[in-house]
Amino acid sequence: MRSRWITLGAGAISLVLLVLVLSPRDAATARPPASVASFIPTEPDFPIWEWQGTNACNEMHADVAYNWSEDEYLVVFDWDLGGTGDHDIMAVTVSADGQAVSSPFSVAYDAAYDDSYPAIARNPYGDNYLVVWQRKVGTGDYDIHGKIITHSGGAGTEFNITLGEDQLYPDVAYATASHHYLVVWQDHDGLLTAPPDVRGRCVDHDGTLMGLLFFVGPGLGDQTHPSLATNAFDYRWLVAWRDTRDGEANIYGREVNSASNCSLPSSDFLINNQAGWAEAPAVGWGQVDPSASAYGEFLVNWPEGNNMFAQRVNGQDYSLVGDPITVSDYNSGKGAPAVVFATEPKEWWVVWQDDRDYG
Ligand SMILES: [Ca+2]
Ligand SMILES: [Ca+2]
Ligand SMILES: [Ca+2]
Ligand SMILES: [Ca+2]
Repeated sequence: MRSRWITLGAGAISLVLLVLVLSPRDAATARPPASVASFIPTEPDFPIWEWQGTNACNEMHADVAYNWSEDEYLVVFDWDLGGTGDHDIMAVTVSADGQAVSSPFSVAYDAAYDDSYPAIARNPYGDNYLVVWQRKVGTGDYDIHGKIITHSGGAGTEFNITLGEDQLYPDVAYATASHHYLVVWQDHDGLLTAPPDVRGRCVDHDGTLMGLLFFVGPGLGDQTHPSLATNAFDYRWLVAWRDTRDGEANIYGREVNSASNCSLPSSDFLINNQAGWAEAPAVGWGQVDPSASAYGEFLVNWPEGNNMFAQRVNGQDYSLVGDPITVSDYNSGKGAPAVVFATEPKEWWVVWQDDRDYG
């Protein structure tokens, strides 16, 4: 699950991050009431990590996973140390109150490769994580690489998850029942009928590749920017992506089952095709009303026009629940959404970057 709400360091792209909270009751309506739709600036914000050396260094593209046994976070990001355009993947442990516990440690640090766009998911039983990222090899080919790491900085062997030509923008989530990770990405391989498509591969809890690459979202047009979340009640994922098969950009999704070597029990399905060009989505999952259904719901968020929208998806049968929700219609550019469900107050938290100016 993509969770890029933390601004990393000076020199990174300046973002105004907005958060909106939807309670399940509000989310059940087609549009949240005005009192809920008002945004809450995330002040006071604070730097998690900023390179203090004499070289320029841009830190960017952060993702985060929570470790409840240690009550800490692991934040991964890429940096361009020295401003040469060669990115590396770094990780930093952050305490529950938001302080970096130590200096970042390297996940992929090699001047021969441009490594960027990391995503991270945690395996709570093994108490480790899978970090995946996009690697540019030399001047041409892009691959998706992965590595198992521990919360204290121990790291396994790096591995290539993909085959063929360019693979970009990975995301990853862990299914606790089957102990498998699912990694998804957009794939531009020249052997595909109509690239790019969304493809995926399951990775076992110890980093062993499982089965073959499979198509999550094949088809005409561009299937790009996949995001996914795990239904933690059983062992299934929802993958959602941006899709231009209809002549404009819409949001499609698909169930992936983590049993055995992972399977696709049904076809992909339309999540939203309103007029306009949807941008990259984010997916979350939560048990919004456990007394009604332990399968919970997914929430898919995406920017379109100058708005931020959301759609609820049933966690059991993957049917759409209710109408699209207008999360924000403030007239400003929006992008890079992330969503997470807070189990205690039973609220969705939606964050995104926003062009509006607070002065
Ligand atoms: Ca590098
Ligand atoms: Ca490749
Ligand atoms: Ca395609
Ligand atoms: Ca659309």
